[in-house]
Amino acid sequence: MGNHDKEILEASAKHPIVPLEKGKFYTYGTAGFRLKADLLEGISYRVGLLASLRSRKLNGQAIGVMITASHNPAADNGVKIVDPLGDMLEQDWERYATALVNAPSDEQLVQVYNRLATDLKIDLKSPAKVIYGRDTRPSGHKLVTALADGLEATKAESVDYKILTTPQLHYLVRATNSEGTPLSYGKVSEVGYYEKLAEAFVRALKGRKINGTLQVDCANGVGGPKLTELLKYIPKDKVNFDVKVVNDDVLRPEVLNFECGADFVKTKQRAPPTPKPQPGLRSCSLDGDADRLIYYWVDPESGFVMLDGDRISSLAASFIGDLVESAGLKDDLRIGVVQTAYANGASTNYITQHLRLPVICTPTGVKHLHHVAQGFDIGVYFEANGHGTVLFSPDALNAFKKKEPQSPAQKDALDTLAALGDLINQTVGDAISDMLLVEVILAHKNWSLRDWAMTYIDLPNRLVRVEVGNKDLFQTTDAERRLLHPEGAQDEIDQAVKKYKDARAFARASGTENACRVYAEAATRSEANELAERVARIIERYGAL
Ligand code: NG1
Ligand code: ZN
Repeated sequence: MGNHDKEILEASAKHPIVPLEKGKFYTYGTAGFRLKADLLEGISYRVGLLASLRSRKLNGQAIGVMITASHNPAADNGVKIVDPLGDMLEQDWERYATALVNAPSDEQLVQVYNRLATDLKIDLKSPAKVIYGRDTRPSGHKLVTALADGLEATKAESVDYKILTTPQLHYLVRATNSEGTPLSYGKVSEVGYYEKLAEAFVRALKGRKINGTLQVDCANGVGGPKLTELLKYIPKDKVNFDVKVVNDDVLRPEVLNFECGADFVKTKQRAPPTPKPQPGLRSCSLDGDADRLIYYWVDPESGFVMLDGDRISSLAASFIGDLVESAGLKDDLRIGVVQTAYANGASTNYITQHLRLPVICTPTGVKHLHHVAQGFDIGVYFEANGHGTVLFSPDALNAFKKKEPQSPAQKDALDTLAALGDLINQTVGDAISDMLLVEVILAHKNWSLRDWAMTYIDLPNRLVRVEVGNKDLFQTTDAERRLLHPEGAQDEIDQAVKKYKDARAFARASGTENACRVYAEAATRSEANELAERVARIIERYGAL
């Protein structure tokens, strides 16, 4: 008998797992467990058990649980665990999460729980702390109740932060664990998050002027009310930040992520139809949980122009690279950029050849990018879909604060870098923080979106989703850029790519859906489309075998 057997059994009866077809399992993927919300109640309960174990394993440090399905439709939801520094759950533990969630009966659930505690040498009597939040989906209520029951059954102390953006929860986890230490990340409250960002924004701008209005499409998700709240903390007498918040209706679930938001803009490559796009207006979109950001405008001459994660990445790398040089720290700090195979080839060329910074390509999923970015003093990482951030090492942050400036220009650069260290969310990609960063950079450079878009020309590209019988047949290597299996498929892709100029294509199994994704880019739009279709047919054929 373990310490919590009776409580776990009793509460588990209230939150049963929905059995899947024989041979199918729930898996903790790149976004945690993400499914139709009516499958998630039992899962959320069991994630509570796991979060308690994880906190106990880490000496009672606070673990986070976020309930969101990000850019997915309102009927979906998801449950994701956040580690003590605010980063994603350690990879080994994804297996334990999967084991707990797939235990076929309540009794077996207790067994798996106790076995994990024994195998991982966890003292079930030691303290545990779990903090959690959810986005605006109506199903969040029920999932939070189930989660809280899991925490109560395992006697974990818990804090319900109610409705938050995903990055706010990550902030709170790190703030909780660093409270009262020299590495304190900020006040442990939602207000603390707003105060930190607003103060750093003013400091980073250093009196520079922001030009014109910024329209922010909030995907009718949690970002809407949270952005409105943040704006109250930016002092009007110091900063002229004219923001028009749109698509911020969180009361009608059916409009969440519907024909708006960062995912819509990125995948459809057009502006949301509502509100009617206003030519020339500087605009950006957040996704449903406010961790992705895409900028764009509708040009009276050339039509829709998008500035995606690759653009934000190269803009940030260029600005921070220049500041580091002006601060006289070029030889002390290593700056690098981390991308995935979905990064536009033109951005990779721009960063390596024009900015002369190293680029590393990792598999899809921010946990991979985050990890590699930590290897630099300044690691800039973004997925093309707009999810990313910039990480500063302790050495870098120290240098910004401690280095004696030799000139007023050097002091200015050091002050701005120190402000960016506070402005940029160090735990995870944060659309609101990234948006403030972009605004700061544009203000410093006195750039319009058009100036930003002029830095390089994107290669036309196309992303296609392909239904296959079993996506797990498709195994990749080289940061997902080449297929190892099924045998022969990669050769056929190579042959197809050879037919086009400046072309590149790859296929991989999605980590969040049962499908493969094909990406192609080429010198012209029609060639990129044609190549994507060809490769999609190859994948369809191999997927059907
Ligand atoms: P999958 O389904 O593995 O392609 C998608 C996104 C990822 C990441 C995850 C998590 C693309 C092509 N893929 O992953 O970048 O954001 O969802 O949300 O955008
Ligand atoms: Zn998201």
